[in-house]
Amino acid sequence: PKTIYLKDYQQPDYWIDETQLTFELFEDHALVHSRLSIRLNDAKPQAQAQPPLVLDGQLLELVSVELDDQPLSNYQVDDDSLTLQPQTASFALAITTRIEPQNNTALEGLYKSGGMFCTQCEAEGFRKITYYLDRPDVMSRFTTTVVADRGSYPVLLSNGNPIASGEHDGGRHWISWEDPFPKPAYLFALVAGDLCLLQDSFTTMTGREIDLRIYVEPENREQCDHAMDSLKRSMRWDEEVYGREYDLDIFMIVAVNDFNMGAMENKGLNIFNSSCVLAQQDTATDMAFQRVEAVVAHEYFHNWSGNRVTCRDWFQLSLKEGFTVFRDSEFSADMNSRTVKRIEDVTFLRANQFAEDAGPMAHPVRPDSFIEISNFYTLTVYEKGAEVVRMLHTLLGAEGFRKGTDLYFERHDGQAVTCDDFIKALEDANGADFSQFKRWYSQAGTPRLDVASHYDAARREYRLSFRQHCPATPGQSEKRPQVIPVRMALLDSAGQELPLQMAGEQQSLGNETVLSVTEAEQEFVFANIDQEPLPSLLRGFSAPVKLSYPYSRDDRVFLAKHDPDGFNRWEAAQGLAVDVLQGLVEIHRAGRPLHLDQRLADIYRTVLADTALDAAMVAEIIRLPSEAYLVELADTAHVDAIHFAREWLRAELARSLKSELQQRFDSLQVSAHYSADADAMAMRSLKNTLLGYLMLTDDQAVVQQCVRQFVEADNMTDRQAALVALVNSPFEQPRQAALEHFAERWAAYPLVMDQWFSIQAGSTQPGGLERVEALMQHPLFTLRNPNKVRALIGAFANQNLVNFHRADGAGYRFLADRIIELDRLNPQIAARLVTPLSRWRKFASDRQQLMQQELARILATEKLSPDVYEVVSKSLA
Ligand code: BAL
Ligand code: ZN
Repeated sequence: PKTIYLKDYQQPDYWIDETQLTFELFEDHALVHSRLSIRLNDAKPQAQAQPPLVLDGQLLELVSVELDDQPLSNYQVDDDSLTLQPQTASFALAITTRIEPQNNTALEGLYKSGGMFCTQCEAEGFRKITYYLDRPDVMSRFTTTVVADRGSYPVLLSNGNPIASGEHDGGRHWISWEDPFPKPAYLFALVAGDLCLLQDSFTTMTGREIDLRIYVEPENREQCDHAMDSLKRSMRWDEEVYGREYDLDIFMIVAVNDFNMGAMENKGLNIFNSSCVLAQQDTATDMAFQRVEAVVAHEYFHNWSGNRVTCRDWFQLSLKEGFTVFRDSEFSADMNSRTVKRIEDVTFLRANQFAEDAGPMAHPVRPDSFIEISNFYTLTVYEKGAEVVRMLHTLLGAEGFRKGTDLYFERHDGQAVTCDDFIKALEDANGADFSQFKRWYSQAGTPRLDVASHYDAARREYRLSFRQHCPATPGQSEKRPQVIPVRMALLDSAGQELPLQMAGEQQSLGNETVLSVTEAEQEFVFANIDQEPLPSLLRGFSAPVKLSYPYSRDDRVFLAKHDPDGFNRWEAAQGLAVDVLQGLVEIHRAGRPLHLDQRLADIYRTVLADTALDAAMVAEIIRLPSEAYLVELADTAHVDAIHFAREWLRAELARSLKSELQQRFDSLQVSAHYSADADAMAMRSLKNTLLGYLMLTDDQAVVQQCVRQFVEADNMTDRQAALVALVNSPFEQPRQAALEHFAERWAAYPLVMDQWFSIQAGSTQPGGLERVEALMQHPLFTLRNPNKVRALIGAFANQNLVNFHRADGAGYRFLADRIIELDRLNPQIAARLVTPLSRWRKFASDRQQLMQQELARILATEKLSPDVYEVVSKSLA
C-alpha cells in the first residue's frame, strides 16, 4: 500500500462545476449515471499542453463513457482509476457504472442496511459509487435523481431541496433533488427506504421557516422526540453563540442500523447510526440521551464548520472535526452542567487520547502522512483537535474568539481550506500571533509540564517554575516548546483565592489568570504574597498536557475540599485516588498487605454529606480512576495488580463508608416521576454510583435492593445500572435471572440488546473470554453490524482488561482471529479493533510477546486491507 504525504499536495488539474446523477436502484444491482461539467484548472501551471483526467473509482463495473455526448473508447481503467485525455478546456463527461449495494459489507459508498439503501461517502466512499475527482477541494453543484420501486422504497432522499418527481412503468417512481451549495463528493448522500417521518419546524433568526424531518424505520417512530428537540436547540445555539443560520429550506436526519461511524453531516441530509438518534426513557440510558444530544448538535454544526467551509485535503481533517467537537462540547456544557461535562471530556481524553499519543499510531492533529485516511478519524484529530481549539478560545477570550470565527466563516465561505487558514483568521481578527502555537498542529505526543514553586517570605514573592518536555513519537524525535495556557489561582490557608500581581508590574490580574508558558523553562513571579500559598493549576484542564506539581496527599485533600474551582476540586480528589492506587499496586506486587488511606475516605465522606453540591459532581468525585487510565499512567502496566488494587480499594471504601453510602442512596429513592432533565440525570448518576459501591459490601439486603431496582425501574438508566451491578457481582442466581429477563424483554430492540452484549463483555468476573465466545453464537449477534462488533468484541478488548489480558494470551488470539475475519467484511471496523493490541509496549514482557505474536499473525494474512495493514505494520515498527 502507498503512503500519501501532505507535502505532496497539489491542486487538481480539473474542476467539476456541475454533477448530475441518476441512480436506478434494484435488488441485485444499481446503475449510476453521472453527467459531469468539467473544466481545466487554468490556475495550475501545467507541464504539458493538457493533462490527462484521472478519476478515482474502486470496485466499479464501468458500463459506458461519453465525452461531449459521443461514446468514448479511448480510456484506461485500473483498480483505482479511470484515465482519459480530454482535448478541450471544458467538456461534458457522462459515465455509467454498475454496483452491487446489497453485497457491500464495508458500509462505504452505496449499501443496504436492512431494507434500505443508504450512503457513506466520507472520506473516500464516493469513488465506490462512480468515477469522480473524489477529493474535498473539488466542489460541485449536485442534482440527484433516485429511481426505485415505489412499494419497497416510498421515500427517496438526497441533498438539498426536492425539485421534481414522477412515476415510471412497473411500479417505479423517481424524485430529483437539487443542492444549490457546491460541495465535495464526501458530503453526497442518498437514502431510499420504507421510512416513517417525524416532522417539525424551526424559525431562523431572520424569520425563515425550516422544515425539519427525522426519518426512521416505522417501529422507531416513538423514539425521535429527543433528537428533534436537540436539533432545534442546536440550531438556536449556533445562531446565538456563532451567528450561524441554517441555509437550506429543509434539514433531514435518517437513522440506519448498520453504520461505521456515529453519524455523517451530508449537506441537508445527515445520516445517523440509529444509536445516535433513538432515545426514549424505556430503552436508552441517560448517557445515550446525552450522546444523542451531542451527536445531533455535532452534525448540525458541521453545516458551517465543515460544509460551508470545508477541508482542502484530508490532512486538514481536524479543521472541521476539532473545531466541531469543541463546538458540540460547549453546546453540551451550556445545556447541562459545564463542570461535569468538562470532567467527562477530560477523563475520556486522558484515558484514551493520551494513550494514542503515547503509542505507535501517535500522529499530529494535522498528520503528515497516511496510508488509509479512515485510520485517521482518531481521538487525536477529534478530541485533541478540540482541545487545541479550546486553547485558542482560552487565549483570545470568548469575544476575541468569536471575532475570529466570524472572519473565518466570512472569508472562506464556499471554500476548501487548511488549518493555517483557520489560525490566520483568528490572528487577523485579533492582531494575534499564533506562529508558535501552530506547533500543536504539527507535533505529536502529550507534553509534560513539570512545575515547582518557591516562596520568599522576605520579599513576599512566590515563584512558579515551569519546565515543558514532549516525548519522542514515531517520526518525531525532537520537539520544540509549545504554547501552554495555564489557568491558575493561588489559595491561602483558608482556601481563599489571593489577588494576583506579577512582580515588577502594576496591573492587578484579579484572582485567576492564564499564564502562557512558551519556553522550555520559564518562571513567573507573583508579588505581595503574605503567606506561602497552594497553587491551583491548569483549572478546567486549560491545556492537554500531563501536569506534575509536588502536591502532598494532604495538599490534595485540601484542594479537594476547598478549591473554589469545581473542576480542580474533582482533579485533586482524582489525583489523590491515582496516588493511592499507584501505591497499592506497588504494595500488592511486593506481596505486602494493603491499607486504606483514610484521607481518601474522608474526602468521599465529606462530599457524600454535601447535599448542596451538584449530585453529578458528587458522583464524579467518588468515582475511582479507570483501569485504562491507570494503565496509561504506568510505565509498565501490570494489569492484574491494577485490577486487584482498584477492586480492593472500591470494596474497602464501600465497607468504610457503608452507612454514608446507604444514607445518601436512600435519600435519592424519592419516587419522583422519571424526568430527562439535568437534575434528574444527576440524581440517577449518583444513585447508581452508590449502588455500585453498596453491592461490594456483601450485604444480601443490598442485593435484594438491586434486584428490586432492576425489576421496578421505570427507565433504562436505573435498570441497566442494576444489571451492571449484578453482572459484576459474584451472585450467580440473581445475575442469570436478570440477564435472561432482560434478553426476553428487549429481544426486539437492537440497541438495547447491544447494551446487554456490552455489559456481559465488560464483566470482570472470571471466564470473560468464554462468555464472549458463547455470546458470539447468540442469534442476535452478527459481525456485519458495527454496533454489535463494538458492543461485544470492542467492549471486551477495551474495557475488560483483566480478562482480555489473561496470561495465556487467549484473549489476544481471540481478538486477532476476529480482526482477520472482519477484515474481509469491513476493513474500517477491523482496523479499529487493532488498537488494544497495538499498545503492546505498555505491558510486561510476557504479555508483550504474546501480543506481538498475534499482530505478526495478522500481518501475515493474505489480502489484508490497507486499513488493517497500516495499523498493524505501524504497531510492530
Ligand atoms: N465527518 C464524519 C462524522 C463526524 O465527525 O461528524
Ligand atoms: Zn464531525
